[in-house]
Amino acid sequence: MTHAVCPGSFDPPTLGHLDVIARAAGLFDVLTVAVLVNPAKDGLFAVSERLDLLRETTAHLPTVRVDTFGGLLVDYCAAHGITAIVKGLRAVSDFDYELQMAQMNHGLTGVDTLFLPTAPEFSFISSSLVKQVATYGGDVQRMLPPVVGRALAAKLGTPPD
Ligand code: COD
Repeated sequence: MTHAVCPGSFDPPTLGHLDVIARAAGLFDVLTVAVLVNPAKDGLFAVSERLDLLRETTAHLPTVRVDTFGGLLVDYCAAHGITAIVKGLRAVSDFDYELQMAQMNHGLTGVDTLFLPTAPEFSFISSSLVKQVATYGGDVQRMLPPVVGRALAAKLGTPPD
């Protein structure tokens, strides 16, 4: 059984994340979407809220599981029999850091990283920019699954559209 992980902060999940998750799910028997629990950094969304949003937005993908992890990603992979990490690449600027992480993770335990190029229509989307734009009243609804858009609007006290 092939088992891969899509790790991230997912604060909140965007259409870019969901596109990579859906495509990765087609490549492996099981795909775990793993949300980093970082005690040093509060997100806008609580980890439990991110898990709920990910479960809801991946409910149509039967081989996708949603979980949390803390500490090193490679330790989570080893503990769960995960042999591949899948990351989306938005631009060359992502590649520098992602390559470094991929090589570090491979050097630590031998786990490999696969990169999926983002769909062009999602290449400018990041959770942090979405939050920043929404905070100042910009319309980000077309960058998010509807349930996430509603949750973000509720969190910020802004109208959903
Ligand atoms: N299109 C396509 N892919 C996208 C898009 C988009 N619009 N937006 C994001 N992605 C992909 C990227 O591949 C990204 O890596 C992933 O989704 C998650 O994105 P974020 O922003 O939610 O999450 P990050 O980048 O904050 O996650 C970083 C990790 C949690 C993966 C990383 O810090 C980690 O592995 N931490 C654990 C500690 C560890 O092992 N450290 C050593 C690393 S060598």
